[in-house]
Amino acid sequence: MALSVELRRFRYYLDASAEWGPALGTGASAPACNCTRRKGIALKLSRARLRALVLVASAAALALAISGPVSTAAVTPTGKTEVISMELTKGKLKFVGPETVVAGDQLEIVSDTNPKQVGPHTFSLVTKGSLPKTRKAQQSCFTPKKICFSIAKWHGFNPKTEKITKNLVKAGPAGWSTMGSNSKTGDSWFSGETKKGTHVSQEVTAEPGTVLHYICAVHPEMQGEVEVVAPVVPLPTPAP
Ligand SMILES: [Cu+2]
Repeated sequence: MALSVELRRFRYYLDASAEWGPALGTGASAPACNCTRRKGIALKLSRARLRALVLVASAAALALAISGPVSTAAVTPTGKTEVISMELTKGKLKFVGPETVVAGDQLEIVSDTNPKQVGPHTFSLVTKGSLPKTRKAQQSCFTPKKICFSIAKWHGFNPKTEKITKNLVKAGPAGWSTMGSNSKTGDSWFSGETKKGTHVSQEVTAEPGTVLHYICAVHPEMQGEVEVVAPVVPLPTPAP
């Protein structure tokens, strides 16, 4: 609104630039009519003014964008806990989880299979490009310089003892936030080798708009993704 009014004024100044020069003090002692020059100055001033207006307008929009979500995000996570479970269904191991999770909510990972039957799992955040897509790539995933092997190293895997020393790997900011790759550690959880039903829960701290990709380093065909979405903020009631 304000900007369009200013734009109208700006156009007015352009039209009226011949008279506008002296008012700004550029022409009081200038020759009687250096009209071309005066228009040029007025035009430059107007352009500068427009730029300033645009800057002010975008700064205002930015301030709104910053103050809006930030002030409300702290109070509006739904307080829900979303669950991603590791399941064995019709002979297939898979992750079962939601398509979206609200930033600031809890994301719980539950191992619903018996590790003595199918082995342990990991829930490991990795970049999309790190996911082994083909069957061949999945079969060679647990070899040096491949993502499943890298994930094992995040967990302190010792190839000699074949033991894991760290069950929960925290990378980047606290909470589920960081996708890893062969060259960067990501957030990851190892479900353990003794019993069914182990679980872990952390806050989702990745930015809204992020798609978190995950994989199980033990069964690389187990893959999934969840999109982090911003909390829904009720619109302020318009002033009467
Ligand atoms: Cu698995």
